[in-house]
Amino acid sequence: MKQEKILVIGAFGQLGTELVPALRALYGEANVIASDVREPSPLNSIQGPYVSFDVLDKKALETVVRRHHITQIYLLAAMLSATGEQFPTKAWDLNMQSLINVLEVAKDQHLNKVFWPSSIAVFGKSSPKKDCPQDGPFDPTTVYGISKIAGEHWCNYYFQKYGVDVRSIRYPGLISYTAMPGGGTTDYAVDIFHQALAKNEYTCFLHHQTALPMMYMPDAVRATLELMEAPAYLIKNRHSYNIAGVSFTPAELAEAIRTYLPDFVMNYRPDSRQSIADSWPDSIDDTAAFRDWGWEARYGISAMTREMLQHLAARYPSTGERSELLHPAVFA
Ligand code: VAH
Repeated sequence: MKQEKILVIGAFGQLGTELVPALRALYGEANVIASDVREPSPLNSIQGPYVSFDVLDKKALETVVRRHHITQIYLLAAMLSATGEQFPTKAWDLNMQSLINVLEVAKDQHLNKVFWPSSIAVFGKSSPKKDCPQDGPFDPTTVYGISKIAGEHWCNYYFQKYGVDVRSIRYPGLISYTAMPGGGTTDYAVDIFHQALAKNEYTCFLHHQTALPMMYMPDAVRATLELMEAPAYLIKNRHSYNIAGVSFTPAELAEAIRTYLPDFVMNYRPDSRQSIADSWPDSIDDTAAFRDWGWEARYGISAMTREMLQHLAARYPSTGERSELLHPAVFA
């Protein structure tokens, strides 16, 4: 166990829900403070040390860091792509001011490390669709993507000018069974599992052939910890690292689900999120992350689909009768 005190801001989000337990396994529960602007509730329950505050309130952030003797901050709070297009100025304010507050406090209070998530949303129509390279070009078409590429430059600025050890990953669309979909364009790939188990049918808001870079959450959590645990001299990129998990289309995901639910029906009704998805690459080149700190994905679409259905089947007991492959006993 390392004697660090870690503050995770945005602990109730999709990534935070799984990163907090993983960090507590590494550093000890008492040394990882979960925080969110929301108070704990039956929907957002979390064990262990928790503090509720608004990261946009810099004084409150300074107080929390001092009171808990924080040495590292993971800033996960953000408004995602689809929701951000409904509230563009709020998305910019949240995604940017939270980062600048954290970087300022990290500088002033000499924190050891900061983690901040970027996204493949920094790429746009001029970026190569296949194996999109680490160094762009970057022409994001969403406020979310604009805030993420701006944030990457802020991270590099605070590293170069003040020596703040801030590290970042450009996540693909993250898929997990612990948190419900949260306003992302890639969140069809989360909701589909719930709908398939509950109703054996799902209407997808993207075209059936829309390939997107995705990642199963255990890979994303491991990438985050591997990046943050790597010796500083290995981190050559202080903007953000591309990482790749698995790329697939909605039609391919539906087919993978039919391995377990043969009668699963998939409908397609593209909406405004289609134009966001069309601006993103199909797949990502992550050779820089492999070269610098040894990143390699482990989950493909089959293993991810099996685990997602395995963990969610118990929430939808009727599924057991529909598919003997999904009967709880099969996964017991
Ligand atoms: C979104 N899940 O859809 C996020 C992600 C690559 C997309 O950053 O907005």
